[in-house]
Amino acid sequence: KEDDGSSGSGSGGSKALVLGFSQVGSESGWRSANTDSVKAAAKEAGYTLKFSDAQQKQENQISAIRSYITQGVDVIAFSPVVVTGWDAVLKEAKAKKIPVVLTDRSVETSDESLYVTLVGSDFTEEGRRAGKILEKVIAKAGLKGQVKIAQLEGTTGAAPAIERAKGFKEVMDADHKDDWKIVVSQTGDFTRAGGKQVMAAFLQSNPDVNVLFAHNDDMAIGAIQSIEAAGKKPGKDILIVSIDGVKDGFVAMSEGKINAIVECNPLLGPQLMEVVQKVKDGKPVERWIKTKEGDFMQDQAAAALPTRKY
Ligand code: GYE
Repeated sequence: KEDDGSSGSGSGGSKALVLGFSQVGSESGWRSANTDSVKAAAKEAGYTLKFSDAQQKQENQISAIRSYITQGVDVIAFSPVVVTGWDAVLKEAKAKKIPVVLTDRSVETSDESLYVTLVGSDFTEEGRRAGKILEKVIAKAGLKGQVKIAQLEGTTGAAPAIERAKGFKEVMDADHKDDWKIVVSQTGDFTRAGGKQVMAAFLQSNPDVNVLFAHNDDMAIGAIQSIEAAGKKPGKDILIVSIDGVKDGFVAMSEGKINAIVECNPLLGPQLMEVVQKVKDGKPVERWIKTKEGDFMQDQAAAALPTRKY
């Protein structure tokens, strides 16, 4: 029989842990896979999950977090849309002794005690990996002369957008000062529609672009539509590197339209639930729990496609 939580040991008996989770939105294939993973893992762990979708708006996340505080959930987890502007609401959680776990994306805060840990990827490293794999892509395609790069950035102010751009630039500054140049760079908000629209504008203003670095697969897929509409061949006239590794990205890669993908794993649910339990039980956890990921070139796409889990 379910008990009322009064009979257990130190960790509060067998009363289901209540987790409040504020998701970024549903902007990409990555995000849908992440949401499914979180919901499935919470169910598997037997937690009561209170879930909300912020539609990429910080004010929605802040009010969701406030409502979790009012409801007195055991643990709050959220994937912050942008990095700044969280201190006030996180202080409210702290005052009510509700621990906060960040997932997927990080925040900037002057008070490190405002969250317990981050479960997510190293986005700066993903940017570096994108730069390194672009070297291979260029060599393979035999592209000679000036590399003119268009960059489709993620959501402005979001950790993956800031850090992927930073890691990529590190590789450029270190090894490609003369031969690579980012000729145009703008946000496509991590969406297909955004990628499509911004790429169409890029092709107008900079028709000589020969490389696209997209901060996620969805924007690359949107951009491919505009490249084709302009009568160019994605993957040939314009070499494309993107990040995530969602199924549709792999499909585009197997069709020769994306040249390489840097994987970013969205299946964070099981790891997150484990951490949430530890945090609830007052056990120590690492400050940053990183996810493991790989890189894929076009010639690996067809073989990898059937085994992709998201
Ligand atoms: O790459 C993108 C999503 O925060 C890692 O957000 C995540 C990013 C992911 O919209 O597709």
